[in-house]
Amino acid sequence: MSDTPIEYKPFFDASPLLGDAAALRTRMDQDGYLFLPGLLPSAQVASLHGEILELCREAGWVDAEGTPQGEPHLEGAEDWWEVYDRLQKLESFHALAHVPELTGVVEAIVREPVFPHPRNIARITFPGAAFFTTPAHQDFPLIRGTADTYTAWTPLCDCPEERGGLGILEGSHRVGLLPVHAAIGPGGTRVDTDLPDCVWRGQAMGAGDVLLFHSYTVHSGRPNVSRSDLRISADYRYQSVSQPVSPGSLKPHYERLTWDEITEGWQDRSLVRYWERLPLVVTEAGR
Ligand SMILES: O=C(O)CCC(=O)C(=O)O
Repeated sequence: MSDTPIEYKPFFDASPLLGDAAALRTRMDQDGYLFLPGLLPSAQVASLHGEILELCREAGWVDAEGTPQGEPHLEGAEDWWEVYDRLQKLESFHALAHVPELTGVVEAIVREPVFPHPRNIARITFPGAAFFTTPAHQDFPLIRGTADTYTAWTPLCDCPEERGGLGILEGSHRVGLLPVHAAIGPGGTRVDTDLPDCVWRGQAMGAGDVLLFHSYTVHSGRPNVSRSDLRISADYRYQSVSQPVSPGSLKPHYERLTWDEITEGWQDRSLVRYWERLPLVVTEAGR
């Protein structure tokens, strides 16, 4: 692993291509990602962000202004679940994965009805914990099923440069599957990123901006080096209904709760176990 700081070039803004399915596909094929600023409904994003901050407040992680208190809390540590289990139960967190603004873009890419995976992931990234930043990785080994799976990464708060965000290694989806090494940080794996003809991209992002990328595209968290700002983000994943899905993608993130526990009391019943009503091909195998 090189210790040279990464120089990030800005993303290509693909929003002028919205509505032109062929152009979106061409750009995804070429770069391995699409950057779509402002794609998600801003009121929905702000409300979800507020709900998650409130959970953090109730656990004493942040004060009334949302400023972190005490030591950083790290994903997977014993004290993590007090907030994360409650977060997983938020209907609004899962509902955001289904907004047509986002599923419509994926449908343009896969040219078929879209299946949003139910295993939705949130990250709460504290300042002062740069060592625990999500390492560079490809999502496919963590997802399986079909390689034609796409992750939408979205910050739920504004992310100026110092709050970090996501870096994308443009063109890396063409290199194929890379050897995986154990690493510290969410996901717990990393790949070597010294790849020919690939360019790191990353920049400040706004709440509800979307980075949509292929399951082979190498990406990594960027350290939150702000003085006192949490970064809260979501990872939602999509594929076409007809392609194979791994059983793990149908389970809750971390599998600490059952779907019945997670969805208890949800208003929109169409979001509850919706995958059981779809003609999915569920298999451990899958390329
Ligand atoms: O938000 C982050 O730290 C990165 C998340 C990520 O890359 C992932 O979950 O695959």
